[in-house]
Amino acid sequence: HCPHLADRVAQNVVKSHLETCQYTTEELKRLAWSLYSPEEVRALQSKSCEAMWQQCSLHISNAIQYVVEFAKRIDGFMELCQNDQIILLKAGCLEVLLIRMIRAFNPLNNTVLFEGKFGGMQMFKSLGCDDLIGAVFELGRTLCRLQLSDEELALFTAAVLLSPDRPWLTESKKVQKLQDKIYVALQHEIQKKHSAEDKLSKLPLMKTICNLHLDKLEFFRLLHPETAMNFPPLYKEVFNSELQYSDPRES
Ligand code: 4D8
Repeated sequence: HCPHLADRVAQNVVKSHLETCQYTTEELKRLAWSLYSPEEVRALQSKSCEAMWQQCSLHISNAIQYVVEFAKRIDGFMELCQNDQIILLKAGCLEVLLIRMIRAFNPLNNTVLFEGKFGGMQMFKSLGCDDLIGAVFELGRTLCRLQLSDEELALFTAAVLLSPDRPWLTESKKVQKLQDKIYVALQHEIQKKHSAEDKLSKLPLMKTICNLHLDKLEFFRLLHPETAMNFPPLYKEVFNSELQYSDPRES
């Protein structure tokens, strides 16, 4: 492979990542010092299940918009047919979001950034999804141990997004070619410390989390249909259980 091509691919993907990652590394470093007090955590815990779901779905929805913007800026993505763009985003955005989470995750005290301050998993207790939250925090710890640089994170999330094995893709060969280029660039980027396989072996855990989230959502929808109806349009769009080819990029 030509090293210049790998460099160009890496440059584009890293730039797209940095332009769409919500918080700069400096901002996150500064925020790492602000922790929720026990009283504030208790206040979050005493929220109703419905209110907390509403709040979290809003944040997820907001973060997904940045992932969509990231995808759009990756060379080649917008040249895929619209059907495939939508399929890749619907299938991959939560995985990408969970990988991006590690930038806002502190493995030293097991806390995550939520509305401007860091807090532990007990802050999400009122969601009633302890198993899901436990899995998400475990993923956070596991991925943080890899100490991915922003460059590696950018290429890793691009590779996840451009997965040629998503069901119903019409031009998976084209997606495969894009992903191959990104893998080559990722291999260039990854220095001696870890192998690419090491980093990519965390994908099955991510699939488990995404499915768990869908299960929880389905269950929640049965219990509180009115609240679920009022979830943000983008959230509903992406996680709708019915296969429905509307365009999440428009929301
Ligand atoms: O940059 O947008 O500010 C998590 C949500 C992150 C879920 C968000 C969340 C993020 C998943 C709230 C609830 C990851 C950042 C903040 C909000 C991703 C859990 C924690 C973004 C990175 C950290 C910091 C609950 C932001 C997993 C599952 C959701 C349900 C609706 C049940």
